[in-house]
Amino acid sequence: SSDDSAKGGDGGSGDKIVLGFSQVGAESGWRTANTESIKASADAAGITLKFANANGKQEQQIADIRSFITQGVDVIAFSPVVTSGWDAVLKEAKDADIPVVLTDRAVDSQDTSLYKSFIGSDFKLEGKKAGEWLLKQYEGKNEPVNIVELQGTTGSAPALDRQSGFQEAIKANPNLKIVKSQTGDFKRADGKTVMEAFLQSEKDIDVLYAHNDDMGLGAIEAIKAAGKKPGTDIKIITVDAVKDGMTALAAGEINFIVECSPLLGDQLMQTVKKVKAGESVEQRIVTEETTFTQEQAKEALPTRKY
Ligand code: GYE
Repeated sequence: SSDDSAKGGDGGSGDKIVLGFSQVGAESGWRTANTESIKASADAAGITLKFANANGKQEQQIADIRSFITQGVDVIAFSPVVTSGWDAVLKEAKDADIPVVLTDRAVDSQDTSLYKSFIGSDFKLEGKKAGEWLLKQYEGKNEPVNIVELQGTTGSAPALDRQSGFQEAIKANPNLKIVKSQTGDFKRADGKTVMEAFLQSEKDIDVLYAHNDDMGLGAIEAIKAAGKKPGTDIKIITVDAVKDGMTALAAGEINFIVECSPLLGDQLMQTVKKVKAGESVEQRIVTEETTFTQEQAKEALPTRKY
């Protein structure tokens, strides 16, 4: 829901900065928390937010960004659904003298002058942390380990990097093998249906690595329906650490979660203010994150904000 009272640019909205934000969609618990963070932080910072939701469609995101350019907002920020295909619209923003800040996900544009800063997680490191935890579980053992992988949205930075970081880490033990890998689009329902298919085609699944909590939670339903015990018969590793994921981890149905913080709002608003004031900002701002075991989830849950 955008704030239509704001005119944007120099068009009479007083001193308030007008920020156009193009969100990926509403695919996961992480995304919901991210949207809430951005809205609350804009409010607290006195920034007028024009918020657009692209429902997972790049064409829609490009249209939303073009509309922000036409409206003459002060700054544009967005979380790109996939990495490629942004050069043209980013050039249009640059030509219109509207600075762009990337949040959450990266673009693969070679020309880094097309945006001022990229605020978000190191997804490759997240994948590496997931893989390293798994390596430890099988340290000194000499058994084959069959892993199935639920990937995030095809072509998105977190799916690409969480896959490669994980793969690189597990290489250290040749017994660890990814036997099936398919996208579940970061959605709970897709995680369930893809896991159902995995369970039908693979007799012997030891581990599920899901690129986010929601797909893992969907897969848990499929595992239970197949008469197996999630977290015991099949070890489960996910990424995000949103409330529902942490609850399942504390209950023993997930084994390990790599945290990915959706609370990017405050850093974004600070960066927007600096950019508008013509101050220099860091090209890359990396979010600080941790990991959770089942015991750590039990401790963290009562005070978890999202
Ligand atoms: O992990 C997933 C969401 O881009 C980091 O997108 C984000 C990812 C997050 O749908 O749950």
